[in-house]
Amino acid sequence: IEHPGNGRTAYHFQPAKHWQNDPNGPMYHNGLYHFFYQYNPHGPTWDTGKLSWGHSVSGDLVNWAALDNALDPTAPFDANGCWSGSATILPGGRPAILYTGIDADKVQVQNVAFAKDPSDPLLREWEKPSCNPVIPYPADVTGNNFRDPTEAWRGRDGLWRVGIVAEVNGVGSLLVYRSADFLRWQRNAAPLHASSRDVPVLECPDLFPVAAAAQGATEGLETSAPSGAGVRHVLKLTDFAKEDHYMVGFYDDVADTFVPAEPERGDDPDNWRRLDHGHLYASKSFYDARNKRRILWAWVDETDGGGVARGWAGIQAFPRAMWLDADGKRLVQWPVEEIETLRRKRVGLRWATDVEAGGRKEIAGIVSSQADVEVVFEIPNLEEAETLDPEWVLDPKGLCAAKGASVHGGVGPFGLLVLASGDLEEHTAVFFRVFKHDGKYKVLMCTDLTKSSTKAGAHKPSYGAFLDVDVEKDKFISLRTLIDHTVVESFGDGGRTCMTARVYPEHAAMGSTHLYVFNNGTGAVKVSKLEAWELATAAVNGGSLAPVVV
Ligand code: DQQ
Repeated sequence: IEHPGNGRTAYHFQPAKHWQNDPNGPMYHNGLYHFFYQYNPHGPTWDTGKLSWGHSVSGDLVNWAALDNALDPTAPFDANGCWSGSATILPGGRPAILYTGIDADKVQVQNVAFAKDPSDPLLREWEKPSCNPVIPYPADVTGNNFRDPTEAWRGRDGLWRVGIVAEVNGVGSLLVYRSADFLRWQRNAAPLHASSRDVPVLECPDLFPVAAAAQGATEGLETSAPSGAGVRHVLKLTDFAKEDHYMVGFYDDVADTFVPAEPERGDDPDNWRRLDHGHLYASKSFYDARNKRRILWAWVDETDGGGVARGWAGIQAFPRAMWLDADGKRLVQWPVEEIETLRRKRVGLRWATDVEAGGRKEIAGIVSSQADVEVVFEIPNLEEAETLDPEWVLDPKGLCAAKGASVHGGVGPFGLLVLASGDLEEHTAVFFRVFKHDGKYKVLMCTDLTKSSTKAGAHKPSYGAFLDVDVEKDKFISLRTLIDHTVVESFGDGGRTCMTARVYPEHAAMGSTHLYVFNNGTGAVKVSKLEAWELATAAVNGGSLAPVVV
């Protein structure tokens, strides 16, 4: 394996150089996957350039070829930047992009662009009609917060709809506009969602249907699939500068209303379910008509401020298939299966093995700086579980910080140590810990970065979430972790709880890195399954192995 170097990842999406942020307009069209992204073609920071839409194509969501920018800030209606938006494939197969333009007066407006030649498999050229902006800045919107159009969907009346987040008189709202021709848009009187006043600014909305699943049904629905029995919708909102939250509910495709499946969580998206409990932002999904699945993209930015020195900043989470869990309330996310084409050397357990209290076992034999690890732990005995201090019930992240991987417990902490230096001075821990609470058990999942790097000033938080599992009934807890040099993406409980982290170990740049299972609980824990694959370096925009010139 050739080390990509310079902190770059081996199979996560990044341009060859410079800055990227939000995923924009992902789609599958005529046999190819298209991915666009917020891109500063002039440098490695967000604010030094007027943003463009970078553009890459792929046949497999793993290997990517970079094309010229799809959109650059060239017109009065986007002179100060082409901000986030989405792609919609119109009847007849012509793709359209709706995006936010920062106009010549720095006002946020919504623009449309059409693929110039829909028969060009690469969709290289995009034209912006002169009737732009198609949606000007509304009079009741405050704070210049009016942006990020969703993919459009068609109601049963044949009209297109698009959702746009806006601060309406100080209230973070999702406005819906309707159109018959994709050019003239009319706003619905009522927003589809209005947050409490504490949440004035929302970003990057996503509204999509999911099959109200029977256990194990993972098929996706196309974005315009009609509402009805067996269909739910997911409303995802990004809370400004914080994180992505979602609510499953019932969308009425005549009235454009959304009724949450969990009304008790209220209208503040901060209290909705989190898409990922680590560091991930501005996600966007699309329907993959080739494999009938919904796929999620999401921006994972740098946390060490090192972009300028490296000449690039920002990666995308590895694309995840996403579907509704059998409980009708949670989403399940799982790396798209194409990742398996990168699997090379495999190591695993022939039979279940115990990890004793205070023990650690190395998973040796693969290059573990770019790896895919699946492990299942079995808890033989819950008696030693610590009692959960009620102050932590609503603060799993705080609990993970207070009880890190090295703090010995009753049942757990047990899990993986990844990106570990030989002397263990550096390591990132992904682990579980079981507590007694209210006569039941609660399982905590943590990613503990406190030892992830010896570099001075590195950002080393702990991330945490409680799993929704019944360990008394089902004594198994599963974990899958994707390791890729400076990112650790973990999928707990079959992908019902996800946690993404950026880490900057110093030893990794110098060579080998180590991988372990560990147990700092009082009793033994059984590893009933473990498989770890070394992953090949994907061809990502031709830049993954090239030296980066700043
Ligand atoms: N990033 C874009 C905006 C969006 C924000 C600008 C979210 O359109 O609201 O780069 O990260």
